[in-house]
Amino acid sequence: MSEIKGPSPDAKVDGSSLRIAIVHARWNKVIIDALVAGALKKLKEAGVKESNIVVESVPGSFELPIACSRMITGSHIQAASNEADLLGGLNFGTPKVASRSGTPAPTIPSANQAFDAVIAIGVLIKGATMHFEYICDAVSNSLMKIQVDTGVPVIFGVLTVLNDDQALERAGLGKGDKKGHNHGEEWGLAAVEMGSHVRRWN
Ligand code: DLZ
Repeated sequence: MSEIKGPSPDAKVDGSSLRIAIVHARWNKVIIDALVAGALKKLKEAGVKESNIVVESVPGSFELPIACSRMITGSHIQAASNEADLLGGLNFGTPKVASRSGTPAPTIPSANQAFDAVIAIGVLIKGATMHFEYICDAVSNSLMKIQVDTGVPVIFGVLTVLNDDQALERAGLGKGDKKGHNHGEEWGLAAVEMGSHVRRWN
């Protein structure tokens, strides 16, 4: 195995106060299950509490962007709504609300409700048509846009591979001496590191 390629040693980060969502597709489930397990393992090793991890599934990778977007904005809406309730009770689910006193309720979620990072996990395997190219392009661009627009890190846990063997190896499930490495682990670590950074940057 090359010693050049791959991530540098793990940043030491404390995930004990972070809330992380994993959104995964169900296509190519054997590989997905291993990747999700790898991400969960590293989240827990970094101290993220089980009660602060939410796992959601969608049919395929094409559905990942809307799910990630709603996981992020949904928690913003929920936070604003709860704040409004405390301030005197206003419409549930309204993202921008004002209190009776006229003080605008925050549209930024409180730390214990919002997600500090979302990990989007999917496995796209090239087939005979152009379908693969379109989905890869749409999903990667949309996930990038969501994280930049919302300021909540979206970890790109989407394998875009040419065949089954490439996918298996990237989930640590390869055959013989090509067992490979579970990339889900790096995605878990990336979520904790980025979630911590964003907390500091706010
Ligand atoms: C339709 C389809 C195909 C052919 N291949 C994959 C795949 O390799 N990985 C994946 O995550 N999803 C695939 N899908 C499903 C699409 O992502 C999507 O769920 C459907 O087109 C419905 O919008």
